[in-house]
Amino acid sequence: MNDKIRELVENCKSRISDLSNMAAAELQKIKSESLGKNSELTNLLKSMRDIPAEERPRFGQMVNEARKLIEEAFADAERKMKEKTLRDKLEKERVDITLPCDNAVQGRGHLHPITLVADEIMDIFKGLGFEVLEGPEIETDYYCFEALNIPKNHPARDMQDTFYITDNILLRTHTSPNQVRVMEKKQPPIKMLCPGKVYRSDDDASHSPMFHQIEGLVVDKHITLCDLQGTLEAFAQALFDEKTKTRFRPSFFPFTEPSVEVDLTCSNCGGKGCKLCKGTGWIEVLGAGMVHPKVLENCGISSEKYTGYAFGMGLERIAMIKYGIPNIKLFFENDARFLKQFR
Ligand code: 2U9
Repeated sequence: MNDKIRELVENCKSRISDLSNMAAAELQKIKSESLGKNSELTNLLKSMRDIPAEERPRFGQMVNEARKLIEEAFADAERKMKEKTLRDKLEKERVDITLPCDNAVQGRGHLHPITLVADEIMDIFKGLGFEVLEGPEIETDYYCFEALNIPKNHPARDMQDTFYITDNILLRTHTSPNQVRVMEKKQPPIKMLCPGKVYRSDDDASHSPMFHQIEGLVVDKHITLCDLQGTLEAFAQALFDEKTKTRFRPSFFPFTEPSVEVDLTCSNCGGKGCKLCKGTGWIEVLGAGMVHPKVLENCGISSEKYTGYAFGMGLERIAMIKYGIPNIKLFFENDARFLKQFR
């Protein structure tokens, strides 16, 4: 390589030897000045025609070697610049994850009151040997109504109560369709709890179009109404206090026979009578009954061999009683002043 070409290479290298204060755009500008159309290197190539023919191959080889060295120097500089940019960015955006967060400003998260009540109820029933099984919220007419002995034209299927998606598909109005699905797959003994969201076209201070239920189902040989009463009394005493009494009143549900409404002694006044229980000393908390033989048969379970009980409760209602909450809307408005009271 002759001196001129060597000097050209050295000059390029020295222009990009210190990258500490150089921007990426400046590096690109130097690159185009060193290798581009108007660079000294390109001019050298153009000057080949003035060189004697026998020296041209050697000269061309030297210029190409010089171009290779300069290209390598720029590739190296570009790599170093990329690394430096990343290092600078990481340094500038560094976050100290060991700093304590300001709880007074941010507030620590906690469970929603409905989740707290659901967990408490499930823990009580798990202690009594129930397993928790969940099911779909979008259901068919058959699982939500037909299988549960609620024929077409029954008032419970009224358009006002149910959100229909098509004639046949709907948002479940209770969690019972899941119990039907379980019974179809499994023969007794069954001892299950089904928690979840349910939907009804209903909206006032104590009703919401979406609310939460927990239903229970026990099917086995020799299950009686006494088993239901004992289980619900144990549940009520665990959820409120051991002095809580239960009272069964006759009622009607298409899927249970006999059917009962279950009152508990008022958790506020202990049964003496107060504003919460409207002076009666009792509060209605659950619905229940013995599973209708037709429902067992619909699910492939012999009603000759087996009997069962079932119960259902609305979680918002239980939480409203337990915590003295006056309006169901408070559960769904996400007002932090309400929610933080359950921390
Ligand atoms: C099957 C058979 C029977 C579940 C039952 C009730 C009574 C009941 C209400 C309480 C308040 C619904 O949320 S609420 O409005 N539920 O009164 N539920 S018996 O009976 C079943 C379930 C599944 C296969």
